Order: sequence, then structure tokens, then C-alpha cells
Amino acid sequence: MRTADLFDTEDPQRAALAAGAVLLRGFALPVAQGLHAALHAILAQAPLRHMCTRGGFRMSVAMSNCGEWGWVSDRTGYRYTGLDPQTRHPWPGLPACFAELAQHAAAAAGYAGFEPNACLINRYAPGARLTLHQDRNESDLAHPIVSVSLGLPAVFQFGGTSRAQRTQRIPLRHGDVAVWGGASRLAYHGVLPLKDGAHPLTGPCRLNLTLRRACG
Ligand code: MD3
Ligand code: FE
Repeated sequence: MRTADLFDTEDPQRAALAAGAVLLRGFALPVAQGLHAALHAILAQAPLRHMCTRGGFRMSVAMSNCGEWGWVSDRTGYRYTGLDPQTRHPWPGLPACFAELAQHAAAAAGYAGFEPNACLINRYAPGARLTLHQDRNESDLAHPIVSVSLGLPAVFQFGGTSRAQRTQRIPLRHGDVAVWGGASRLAYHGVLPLKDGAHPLTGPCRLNLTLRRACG
């Protein structure tokens, strides 16, 4: 079967979240096991770690990266780097199954020709959360961000382009893919503290992939 045939681009399980943002429920289910196996290999090369914010706070979400560029944060702030500061090696390559999923999801959401070169891997253990923030560190904001949820469900918070605007709460489940482009690209968003649980594929955690075009 061709990779393209794995993804149902006519799926009615799609919801417009906001201008430019599309949620594709279950879009990654056909490839979830393959993604998880590839993740395992990546994390053996570039281990998950708790980064620090510029303010010196340890992030509750554990992170790593694959692709040409990786997102890192420390006491000097956050940025994209070509080398993993912990191993001093390049980040592991972006697996074809990650890139193909992101391309197909972006196309299904109306963003043809998306070629990600960075993937941030977020691991949430019970209690881990991501406070409300904007993603504005990528040089070209015309490219969408594709996010893939695996494992335990989470409640995603999604607001407007100012922090004060009210937020909606959206449950994100195993296999869901969301595409964030256009007017939603600079929307404030976050993840509420993860609830306890066990998932057959990931065990007691949630894994989230965000695929981006960073540094051109
Ligand atoms: C909306 N990750 O890594 S994915 C992040 O579930 C991040 O780990 C969350 O926010 C997670 O920066 C949320 C959904 C997401 C990702 C990027 C966005 C939503 C977005 C960028 C702009 C608007
Ligand atoms: Fe974000």
C-alpha cells in the first residue's frame, strides 16, 4: 500500500478549531505503532530531558528533537540548534514516516507542499503541563505547525493572539493530528496537567510531536 493510502484525506472526523486550524481526529492511528518505534530509536540517540526556562524553572514536560533543527531552552533563553547540546551530536534525522504524516495532514488541512525540517518531541508524565504560550521562534510564520498526539489523552487550551483572550478547551486523544496555520499560527495555547493513566502503546505518558519548518 502506498503511504498516501494510509491517510483518509476525505475523513469527516475533521473539525475547524479556528481560522487556519484544523483537527484531524485519529489521522495518525494507521501509523501510530510505526511512529512509536521510530521514536524509541530517536530517544536512544537524543534522550528526553527536562530543559530550563530563562527564568530558571525546570519544565515539567521532558523534551528531545529530531530533524535538522531542534528547539532548546536554557538560562540564556530558547532557540533552534543544529546540535544537541547534551550529546554535541546532530539531532537524529527526521524519519520518513514523520515527514510523510506531516505532509499529508498539512495537505488535508489546505497547506500543500509542507516540508518539515524540525520535530520537537514532548513527553508528558502525569502532572506535566505546558503553560499558555505562543510559538513565534520560527523564522517563517507562513508555514503551519503539525502536531501529533500519542498515548494518554490531554486537555489542550487554545486562545487568541493576546494572552488575555478567553481560551477553549479541546481534548486531544491518541492518534489525533492538528494543523496550525494562517491566523491560528500565533494563537496562545497550552496543555493542562496530564491525568494519571496507562495507554497500551505508550504506558503512563502522553507523547506529542510538533513538526515545523524552522530556520528557513
Ligand atoms: C497552536 N505543544 O510544543 S501541540 C509546543 O501538546 C506545544 O505538546 C503542545 O505547544 C503539546 O509548542 C501542543 C499543539 C500546538 C502546537 C503548536 C501550536 C498548537 C499550536 C502553534 C500555534 C498555535
Ligand atoms: Fe506551542
